[in-house]
Amino acid sequence: MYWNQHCECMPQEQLAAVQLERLKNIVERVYHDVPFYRSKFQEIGLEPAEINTLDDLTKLPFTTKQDLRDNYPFRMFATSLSDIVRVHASSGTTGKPTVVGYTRSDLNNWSELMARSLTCGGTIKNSVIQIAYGYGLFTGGFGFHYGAERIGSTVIPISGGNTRRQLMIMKDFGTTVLACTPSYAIHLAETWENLGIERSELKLQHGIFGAEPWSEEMRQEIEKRLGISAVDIYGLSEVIGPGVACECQAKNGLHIFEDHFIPEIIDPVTGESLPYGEEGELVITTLTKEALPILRYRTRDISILTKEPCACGRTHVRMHKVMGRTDDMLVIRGVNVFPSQVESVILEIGGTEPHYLLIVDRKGSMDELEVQVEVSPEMFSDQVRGLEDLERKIRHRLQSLLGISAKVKLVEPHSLPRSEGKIQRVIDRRKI
Ligand code: DLL
Repeated sequence: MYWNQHCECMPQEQLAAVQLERLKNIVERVYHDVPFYRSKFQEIGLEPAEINTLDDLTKLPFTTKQDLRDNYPFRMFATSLSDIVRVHASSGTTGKPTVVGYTRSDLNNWSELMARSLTCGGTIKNSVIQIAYGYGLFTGGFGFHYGAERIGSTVIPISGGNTRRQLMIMKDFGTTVLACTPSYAIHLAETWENLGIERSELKLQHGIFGAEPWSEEMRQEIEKRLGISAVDIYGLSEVIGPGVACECQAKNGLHIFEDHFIPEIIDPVTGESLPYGEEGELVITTLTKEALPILRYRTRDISILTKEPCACGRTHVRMHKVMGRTDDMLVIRGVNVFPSQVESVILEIGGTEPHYLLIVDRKGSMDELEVQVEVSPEMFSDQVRGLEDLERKIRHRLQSLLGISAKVKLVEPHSLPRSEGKIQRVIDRRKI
């Protein structure tokens, strides 16, 4: 049930003491070993010795993706390259990737965190886990790989793509745990349905999905469609990769492994810290990273933190499922819209497939939102009346939830693009 009960269920005061000691240590280290941080401290006139309590965290400067880009490729590293045993990189949509490094101790901690996450998601020594996240510079494949090996599960390092082969292996090797993006999980299920594979031919029991936002309704759809229990795993390269936080079987928020990270929620506009329970941008400070310690990293992900006790017994703070990113948030006629809100509406109503695309355009000075949704095959062969009703229902529901009118276009099953990794749900033509 737990991978590391001592750390995961540590009483609050003890956890706070561990955090403070580690925080002081990391602050000293970045000040001495990372020129970027030293000059940041000097700019604001801060000495490492001024960090004496966990509340002093807010005195520390933020770090952004741009800071990593400006110090491309290795200048944010706090150790010499000879101590770095692995690098990964996140593929930004523009320009150079963000490069991250790991010492041997970092890899050891990362495997520990992934072993905890995988255990949260139902992986045990006897599991057969199919890792369909990409292996390579992306942190997904290798992150899961080392965590699953730490547990001692049987690892199938298949990486992403080649869907038919994935299914052949899933069936022949008796995969019990599937790890991939939620959008790819749906695509796998849809492909096995089309190939006529019977669910009884598969041994799947659990899924651990992340790397992109997915709604609660999408979880239900995945659980139903794949016949498994599905949990959400969160992480980002700059902080470590997958394994920053993971849902337990209570499926009520993701535990952030607080002995390794300190999370905060801030107002993305003012940068001010917000109390538990308030929605804002997630900011993370790493406590144990050697190669790339990061202070107050602005993730751009929108979430809420809660300290309420969890049924599973873990004491670590929980974050709500990520709603979206501040930079994915669409502002349409002044209204903030996240793709995940549209996803919830579509899946709640039914008669559709979990495949949709938001297209935003500007006609004159007016923003227009078109939501394209695939209808289910049954619905597609239904009468035109049924389709019109469905379209109207979705339109009304979006209007009442978002407060803006959207054009709804029902499209044929299988007509929208599928993805083997992170899926693109938005085309914003206003920016082109
Ligand atoms: O996506 C690490 C990862 C791999 C996480 C596999 C989970 C599973 P990056 O490529 O650096 O790292 O992208 C990080 O992806 O800031 C979020 O915007 C998004 N993201 C990651 N996990 C989730 C999630 C990996 N569970 C960025 N829900 C993050 C929503 C997520 N968004």
